[in-house]
Amino acid sequence: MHVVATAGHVDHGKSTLVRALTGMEPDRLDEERRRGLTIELGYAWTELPSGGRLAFVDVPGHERFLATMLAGVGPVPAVMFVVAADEGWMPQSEEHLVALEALGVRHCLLVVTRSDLADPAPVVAQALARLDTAGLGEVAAVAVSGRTGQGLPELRRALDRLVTGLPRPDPAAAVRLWIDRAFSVTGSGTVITGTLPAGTVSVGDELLLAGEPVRVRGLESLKEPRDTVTGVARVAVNLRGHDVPGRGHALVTPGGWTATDLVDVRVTSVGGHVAGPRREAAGLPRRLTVHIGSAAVAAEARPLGGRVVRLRLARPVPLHLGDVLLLRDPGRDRSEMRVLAGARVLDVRPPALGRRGAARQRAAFLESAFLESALPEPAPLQPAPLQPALPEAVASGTAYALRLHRLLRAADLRAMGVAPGTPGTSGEWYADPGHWRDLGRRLVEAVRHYAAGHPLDPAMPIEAARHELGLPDRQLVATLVRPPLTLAGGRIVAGPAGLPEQVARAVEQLRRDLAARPFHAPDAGRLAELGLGPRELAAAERAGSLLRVGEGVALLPGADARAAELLGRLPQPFTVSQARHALGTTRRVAVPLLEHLDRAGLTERVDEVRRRCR
Ligand SMILES: Nc1nc2c(ncn2[C@@H]2O[C@H](COP(=O)(O)OP(=O)(O)OP(=O)(O)O)[C@@H](O)[C@H]2O)c(=O)[nH]1
Ligand SMILES: [Mg+2]
Repeated sequence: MHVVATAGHVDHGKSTLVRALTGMEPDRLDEERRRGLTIELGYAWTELPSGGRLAFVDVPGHERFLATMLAGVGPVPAVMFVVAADEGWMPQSEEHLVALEALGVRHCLLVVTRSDLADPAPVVAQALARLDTAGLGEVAAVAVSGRTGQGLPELRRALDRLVTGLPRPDPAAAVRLWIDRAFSVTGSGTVITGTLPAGTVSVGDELLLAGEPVRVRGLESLKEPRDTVTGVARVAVNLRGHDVPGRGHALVTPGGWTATDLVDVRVTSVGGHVAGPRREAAGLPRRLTVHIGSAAVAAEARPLGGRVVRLRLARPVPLHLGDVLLLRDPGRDRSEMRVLAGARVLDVRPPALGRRGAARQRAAFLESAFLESALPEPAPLQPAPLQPALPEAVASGTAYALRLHRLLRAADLRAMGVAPGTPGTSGEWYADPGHWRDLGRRLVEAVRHYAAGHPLDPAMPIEAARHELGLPDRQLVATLVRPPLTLAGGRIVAGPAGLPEQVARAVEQLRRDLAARPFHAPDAGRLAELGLGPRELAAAERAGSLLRVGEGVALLPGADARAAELLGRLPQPFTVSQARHALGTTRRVAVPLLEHLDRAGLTERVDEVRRRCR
C-alpha cells in the first residue's frame, strides 16, 4: 500500500479530487459539509491502474488549520499538490510548499484542477516554476477537473508513477506510529489511527505509548482486519482502556527510540524564510512550536552558534538522530510567514553546557560532525533506488553517533536509530576509534604512573584503572590491556622491555604458535623444546610478552579479555566444558584460564560447576 497526502490553498479542490478518485467522502463532519471546508484530516483509498492500493490523507487548506495540515503530512512520504486553474498560486499554496520543504518531502505530484473553469496551462507553468525552486526533486504535472472528470485517467497513471518511485521502507525498522485520530469504541477500548511509515505492527505486540506499555489487541488497515501490517500503511490499532493519549503521541517499539525533551538541531533555511539578518539560527524567536509526525510541541530555543540550536520541548518525544523537525512561530495572530524552518536532529542526548564558551564550542563540534559523517535519513524520506546498501548507511550512522558520544552500548545506538551492524569494540560497548586509541594511551600512562607510586606493589588493579579513565565498565579496561600492558590476576602491569636474547627468540616463536590458535597453550614438551622453564616464563610475563594463567600455562597478553568476550556470547551460566568448546581448547588450559578470569573479576562462579560473565 502507498499513502499520499494532499496539500494546497483553501478551496482549490483537494477534497473534490480525493472524492472523484476514490468514490469515498473525505469530509466526514457535518460542519465540514455545511461550510464546504475541510477542518479535520480525511481518509479515503482507491486501487491504482497497476493494482496497487493508494490511501489519501486529505488535509485542510485554510490557514487556521495549518497545525492539522502538518499532522496529516508529517508521517507521509509523498504529496499531491493541488492548485486551482482559475486562481493560480495563492498564499496557502506558498505556506504549504514551505512546510513540505521544511519537512524534507521529496516526492510530489502537481495537480492543476478546476480546469473546466480556466485554461490550466498558465497555472501549470507558474506552479512548476515555483516548485522547481523548492527542494522537492522532480515534479510531474497533470491538469484535471474534479467536477467533469476530465484528466482523471491521466492523474491515476501519474499517481501510479509517483508511488512506484517511493522508497521501500524497512519492514524490520523500529515502529513509530504517530496518532492522528483516537476514538473510544464501546466495549472494546480505544482505537487509534495513523500512517505507519516503516516497520511492522502485529496483533499481540507490546509497544510504548507516552512511556507506558500498551498491547495491540486488534489491527485494521483500510477497514479490513489484519494480523500484521507493514509500513507504509494506514492502520487502525485497537488498545485496551479509554484514557489513551491521542493525536501527537506515538506508538513506538520499546528500546527503538530515545524519548527526550532536549535536542540539539541544525536549522535549514527554507525558501529563504529563516528568520534573522544573516539567516542564522540566532534570529529565531525564543518560543517555538516544534512539529514532527502528528505532534505539535511547545519548545524553547537556545541558539548555540551558527545554525545549531538547542530545543527544550514541553514534553518528551520519541526521536532518532537525523529526524526532521518543522519549526513554527506560534504567533499571537497571523504573523507573515509562520513556518520558520526545518531542522535536523543532531543529538538526542546532548550534554549540559556549563562553562562560558561551551555553547559555541558545542555548535562548532556538532557542525563539523554533521558535515564529516553521514546522519541517518528518517524512514519516509529515503530516496528509494539511490539509497545506499543498508550496512553502509548503518555504519555511517553508527560512526556519527560514536563521534558524538565516544562510548555507547548497543542498546543506546538502537535507541538513537543507528542499529550497530558490526560486533562491538568490547562486548556490548562501541567506541569511537580515535577515542579508543586515546584511552589505550592513557591507560599505559596510568599504569606506569601507578607503578611509580607503588614500588612495592606496582600492578594496578583493574578497578583503579577504570576509575582513573572514568570508564563505565571494567570489561572496557580489560579489552584495553594490550602490549606493553598485560593483565595478571586482575591487575595490570607495564612490562619493561629487554629480555635475554635467547628467551626473547623463544617467546617470539611461542607468540607465532599462539597467533593462529590463541587458547592452545603450549604443552610441557613444546615449552621444553623452546627452552622456556618457569623462570623464563616469569620473566616474559613481567616484560608483558606473555600471560601466565596457571603453572606452565602461557597465553598471549589480552587472551583473557578475548576469552571473556567469547564467553559472554554463551548462554549464561556456562560449564567448563561449554567454555572449552567456545574457546577451542582443552581442559588443561580452560580450567586455569577460567580461574584466572574469576580472579580478574571478568567471570564469577554461580555454583560448583557453572560460571557466568560479569
Ligand atoms: N468547477 C469546478 N469546481 C470545483 C472543482 N473542484 C472543486 N470545485 C469546487 O470548489 C470548491 C472547493 O472544493 P473542495 O474540494 O472542498 O476544496 P478543498 O481544497 O478541499 O478545500 P479545503 O479543504 O477547505 O482547503 C467546492 O465548491 C467544489 O465544488 C472543479 O474541478 N471544477
Ligand atoms: Mg478539503
